Amino acid sequence: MIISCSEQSKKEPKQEATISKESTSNFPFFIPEEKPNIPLSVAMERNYDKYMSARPDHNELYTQFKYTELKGFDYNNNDGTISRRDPSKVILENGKYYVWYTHRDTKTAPVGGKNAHLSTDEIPSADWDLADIFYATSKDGFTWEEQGVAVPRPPKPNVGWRSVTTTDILKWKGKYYLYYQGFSEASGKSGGDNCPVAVSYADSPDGPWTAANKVVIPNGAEGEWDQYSIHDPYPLVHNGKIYLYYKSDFDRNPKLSRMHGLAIADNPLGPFKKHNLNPIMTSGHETTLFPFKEGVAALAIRDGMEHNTIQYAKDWVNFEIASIVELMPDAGGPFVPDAFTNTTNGRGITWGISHFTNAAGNYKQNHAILTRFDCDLSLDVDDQEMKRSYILYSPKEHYKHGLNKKQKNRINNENKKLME
Ligand code: AAL
Repeated sequence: MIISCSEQSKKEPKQEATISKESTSNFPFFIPEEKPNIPLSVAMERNYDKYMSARPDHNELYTQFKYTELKGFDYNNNDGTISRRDPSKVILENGKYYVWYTHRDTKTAPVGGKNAHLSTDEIPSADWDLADIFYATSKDGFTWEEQGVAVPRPPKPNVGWRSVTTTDILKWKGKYYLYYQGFSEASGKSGGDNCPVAVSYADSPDGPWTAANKVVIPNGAEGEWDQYSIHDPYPLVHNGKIYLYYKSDFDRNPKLSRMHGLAIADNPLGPFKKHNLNPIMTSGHETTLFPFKEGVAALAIRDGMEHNTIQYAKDWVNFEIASIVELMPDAGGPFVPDAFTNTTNGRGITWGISHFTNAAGNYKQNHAILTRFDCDLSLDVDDQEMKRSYILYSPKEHYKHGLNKKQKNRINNENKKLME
């Protein structure tokens, strides 16, 4: 019977593992914080070399995520006509929290990107089609008051006339900048979720916002990984510059791959120079990052070889896996107090706003809702309740993800063959 290290320590007094020359070279009962000078397996070498601690509960970049339903947002009985999604980072100004997000309020639910040919000026293709950027404020991060539109769709032919979505905030030299995806056609119309990034600016988080009406992060050249989509723009300040991370959908061979890139600028309105090592992260979907110690940490959520990991780049470019986690926030917009302070000692995060897509669980009412996530990825918090190593999913939750008809047929055929 395995006794977890905490139960063990309750029973027996803590004793430091001491390795003396004459003592055995077998691995000790208590995991030494420092790598012991004995022959180690590749896995044990990795346990010491790759992670910030030899134990997940001591790993500052390991956490569980906890979710809380928000108050203050109405979704029209979840009929699919109102959607709120892809929230920005949360900022604290004038004694209240601010968050910006994609807001759709349409006559019908979306017909789906694949049916973009059925979309009209009033019928959306994707859940983020025919959208504007709205914002809300809160005193506690749980109850929010929607303030209304921040960045409306600009008149044709300006970039974003079809939809402005998936925004994020930058505060630079006392002014505010919102970067967002600017669609000039219904998402899916030319086979993809294709758009560049545009920007608007203001002297106050309450606006008024002025659209620069220009592309600030352009699509890549033909044949390049980011030629069609520049998604989820996410600016942070580092080295006195703007480090803007973004995602692109590509490959489609046959499935889409999602990877992340970086573009750097001295001025919020550009020019941005894309990093020559792009893609700099091979996994994840929406972008969620925060300064951590001298580097930057990133949430690599659902897609790619290294999905469901938290990654860390000491140099803000070259990411390594820092932990493996679960139930990660989709499109997480964290509260990052040192996002724009040009810090060299990032303190980490403890909460943010994210979204649940297809919130009604039926694409005929397709829409997304905003939610709150809490975690302990902070150097200033030690919440061991957030450092547990697994979530017990019920049998019902497992059977919800059961075999489909095709899989059952394959198994039946295999059984028949085996039993012949
Ligand atoms: C999101 C983001 C972008 C995509 C779409 C809406 O999850 O990656 O914003 O365009 O999906």
